[in-house]
Amino acid sequence: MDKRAADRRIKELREEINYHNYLYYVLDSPEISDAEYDRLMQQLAGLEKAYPPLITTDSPTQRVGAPPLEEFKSVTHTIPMLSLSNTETEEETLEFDRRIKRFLHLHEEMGIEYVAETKLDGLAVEVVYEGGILTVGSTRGDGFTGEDVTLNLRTIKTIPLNLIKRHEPAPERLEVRGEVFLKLRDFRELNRKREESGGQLFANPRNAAAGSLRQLNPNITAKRPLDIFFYGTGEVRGRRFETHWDVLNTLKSWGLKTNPLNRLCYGIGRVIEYYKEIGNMRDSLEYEIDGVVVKVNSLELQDRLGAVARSPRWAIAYKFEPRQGTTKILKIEAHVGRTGILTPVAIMEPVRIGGVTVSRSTLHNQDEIDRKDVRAGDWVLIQRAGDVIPEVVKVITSKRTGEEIPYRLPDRCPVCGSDALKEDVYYRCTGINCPAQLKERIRHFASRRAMDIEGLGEKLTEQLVDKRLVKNLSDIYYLTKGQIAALERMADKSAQNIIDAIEASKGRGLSRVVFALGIRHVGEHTGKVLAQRFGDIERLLSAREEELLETNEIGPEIAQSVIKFFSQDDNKKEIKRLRDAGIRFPIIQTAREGKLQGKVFVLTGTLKSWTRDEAKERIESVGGHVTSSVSENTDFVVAGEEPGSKARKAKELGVKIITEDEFLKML
Ligand code: 5U1
Repeated sequence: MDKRAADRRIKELREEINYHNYLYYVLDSPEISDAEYDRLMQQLAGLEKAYPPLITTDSPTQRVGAPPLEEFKSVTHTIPMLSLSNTETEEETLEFDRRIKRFLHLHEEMGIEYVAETKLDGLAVEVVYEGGILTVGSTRGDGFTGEDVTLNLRTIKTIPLNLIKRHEPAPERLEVRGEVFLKLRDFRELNRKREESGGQLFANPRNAAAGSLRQLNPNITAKRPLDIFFYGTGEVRGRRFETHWDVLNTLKSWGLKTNPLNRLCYGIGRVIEYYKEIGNMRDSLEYEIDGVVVKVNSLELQDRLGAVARSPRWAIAYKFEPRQGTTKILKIEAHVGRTGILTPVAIMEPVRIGGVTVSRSTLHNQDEIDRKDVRAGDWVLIQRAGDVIPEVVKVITSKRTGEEIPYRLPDRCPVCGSDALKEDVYYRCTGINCPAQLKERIRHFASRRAMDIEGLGEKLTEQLVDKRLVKNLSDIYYLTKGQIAALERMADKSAQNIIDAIEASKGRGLSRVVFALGIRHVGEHTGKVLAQRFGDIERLLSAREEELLETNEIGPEIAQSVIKFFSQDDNKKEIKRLRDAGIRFPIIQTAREGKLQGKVFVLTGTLKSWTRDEAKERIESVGGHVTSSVSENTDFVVAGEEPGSKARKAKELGVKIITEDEFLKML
């Protein structure tokens, strides 16, 4: 290919890749497979390698690889980034509405049109596009001046380097604002890795996002799966807007990801309903939010309302209950996990935090205890984020009396008495028959996302292990009804239910078994990857390290752990006993090609036949996918019993609603 042809093809490829990024990240509705996407990227990289002068900074190949900076430069925002006043109660929010009407001389009965959005607990940034190309990105800083974090923001895949111009041309200049955040799952994974490598843990997703974005080395930021939702603009040249809703929709059409939970609300009553709906969803969202933001929709009214001090009169943050609280540590105990690691746990006076009673909190390891100087008897600040285990943020040293007792992890397992040896930052119990480890392994094996054995809970597990009826995981499948019925708090009927649940778990499929075995570094997702790649437990048992390493997403750490696990005779015996007991190892397909290929589903209400997770798994197995909220991109809303607001929303948007029976037929 000559240079002219290469130039043309490079431009085509960039546009195509940008468009597929938009479909994937903004619309959540990809049209090509990951492999096809990778092929486009490889083609582009190949051509750019052949013609280096054709490389431009807005090419999708140029997100990462910039050298570390010495320091951040400062950036002055053209229009200051304001902060929001808060309301905490319904009455305060109603007063916000009344205040607006008074200011605008409107009748108090009149309904104002608002836009309600989730308030993400992340880090506010501003990104500037000139002629549709990303030029500068900065943190909010003090609202007037922030830090130039352009190179770091460029590594975030959901921030386009080039705006999409299919729907309308890019404006001459666009300053767009949003919140950078880390999903809870990614936050936990990041902390898990830091814990493993002995690094300091981040206290919450917000700190992790801020720490990741304020890195002088953009290659570190690139490794953190940061995400963003855009929510407003600074200066815009070359495009006028009438309403904030118009702003949000236009940002989306330019490829700037907005939150699908945003809503147009007519009147403050709808805003309060929205606040309650989002409050109910708060614990099941993938990211941490701390309230909802309410904004007057009309930009003309926003102008008339203006700002007081540094907060606009036309917007507020209607906050949720805080997720921090203070309490006293009664004692610190060592808890033995399924891999034998001794984890110090603070047992505290129960305290309500964000609607949940908290009485235990992990202290992670001895280094963390020493770093925070946590002692038994201390008053501490506790915080919980989403469904993440509560954390001790810090000790309130001003409340110390001198009676507090420093803590050291024991050098013997508190359960079986075996030596506990130090490995990196951990102490690990060396007892191969340690009942505490076995109990934790059973808990994991039977958990909902693994073999999902209903009824095999903590109390029953205790008895099964203490009475030596279960000495290995596979023993679960050899239990008799008589043995279970003879245990405390068990009767004929409950014993039969347990036996039925154990029987039902035999058909859960290879990926769940692989996850349930508790192989180090093999989580739920890796279980699926391994099951897809090897298809059968025998193939996985005999997999060589090279084969594992050739598998997408499997690195040396996982490969070695899998090899080590399956090379142990005890584990080989376990697999044989599981098979002999009737465990079936079919792969539950998670194919990309299927009869519901590319179709987007939302589930609402209670399904009779399946749990939400099972329904999701089935949909994905035939190529569809499931999202949590209804939008124009949703193909079907499956309405179970007592469908919620999602069905209402589907009606409003004209999205097809199907019954559970219709859904079953479809599958
Ligand atoms: N979703 C959202 N978050 N947030 C934060 N919108 C939004 N708007 C903000 C802020 C500080 O400020 C403007 C209303 C000025």
